[in-house]
Amino acid sequence: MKDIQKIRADFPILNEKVNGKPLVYFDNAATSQKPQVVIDAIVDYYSKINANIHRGVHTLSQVATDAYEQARLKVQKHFNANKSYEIILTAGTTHSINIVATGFTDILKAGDEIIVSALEHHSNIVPWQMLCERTGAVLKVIPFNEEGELQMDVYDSLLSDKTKLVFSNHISNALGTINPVQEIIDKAHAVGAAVLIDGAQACPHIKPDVQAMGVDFYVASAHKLCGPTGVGVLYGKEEWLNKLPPYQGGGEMIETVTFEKTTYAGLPHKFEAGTPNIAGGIAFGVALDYMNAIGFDEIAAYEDELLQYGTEKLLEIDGIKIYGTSENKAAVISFNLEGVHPFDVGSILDKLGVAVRTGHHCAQPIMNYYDIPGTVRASFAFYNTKEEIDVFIEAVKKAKMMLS
Ligand code: C6P
Repeated sequence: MKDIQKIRADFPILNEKVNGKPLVYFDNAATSQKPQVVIDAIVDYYSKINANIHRGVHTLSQVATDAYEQARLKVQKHFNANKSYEIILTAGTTHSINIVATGFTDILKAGDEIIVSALEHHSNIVPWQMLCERTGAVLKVIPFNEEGELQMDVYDSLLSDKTKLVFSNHISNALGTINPVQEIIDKAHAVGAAVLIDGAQACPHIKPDVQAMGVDFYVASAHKLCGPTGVGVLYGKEEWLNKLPPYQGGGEMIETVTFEKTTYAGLPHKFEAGTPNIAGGIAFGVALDYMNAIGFDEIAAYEDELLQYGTEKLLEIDGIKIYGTSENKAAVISFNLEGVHPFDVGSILDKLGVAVRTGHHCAQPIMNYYDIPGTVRASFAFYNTKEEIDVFIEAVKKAKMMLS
């Protein structure tokens, strides 16, 4: 990565010490760190233009509204949505998925089928199960193989004219597999099913083009993309968003209200009831500007270098097993040390200043497949370095020495 030290200087937290050691932050798949420009955008909003949006005639309200709507335009441009109102600003990926899953309640009927991949985060399993309970629809699952790749031949056999919805993540949070989403979308469309792709883990590494993909819904969280928590995106094709009912009732999502009847606002406001995370939305726009200025091609190439380096070094340690070995992988290494509980490894790494996630990563079916309680997950971002990987490798060796 060009100017890596300059990039690192943009992230104040990277100068912090944890347990007396310089922080090595390898929990980027859980949430990314924030550059100073994003932190400043939040402070600036509250110190200079704090007002509610879409409501007041007063100047501050209009300035805040403009800033928020500018952020929506940045999101539209980033995802290449056709219309700005196809971008619904939500509280995050989970919220976005629930808007769609709840919206399908009156569209599905008993016996309809929903296909999900077995590589899903719980936020992509539970809302569909709840939808099936409400409607009598049936959930079908695309299995994966030992490498952590979806078995696309089984997907082919699951598709039929009963399939109404297909759901997959773009990149698996637990294994890092980059799924063949274009094939998933095209084959689902061939049987007339709608497709929702969860880009929560893909968006930090890849710039998605929703029009080129032809996807019906695409969702992501700002906090994994250098933006704040509590902000997310639901992209939906206009015709689908018009078909779905509102998810929540409240202020700003209405056109007229009487006690006899309420009519709803148009897109995107129909899905944006109540006061949103205004500062967060504005800061998300700034985060997208920041990442686009570095460039997603550059980010992906550099993270791949980190992935190859980290994988090679880790495999030099005896007794390491890596879960998720697809050729198509993002910069996530899920692993275990033979005979050692992942929590114990994670705790020792933490004492040495290395932040990783341990456990089932909100993807219990994946852990069940491998028959393990969980993994240690190191996930890299464009501001990480090979030197940090060296520190991490030494910490894993130390953990191995202490625990086995
Ligand atoms: N995964 C992880 O450590 P929210 O929490 O709504 O921003 O994102 C949920 C979510 C949905 N899909 C995928 C593929 C995800 O990875 C996540 C969040 C984090 O892996 C926190 S559990």
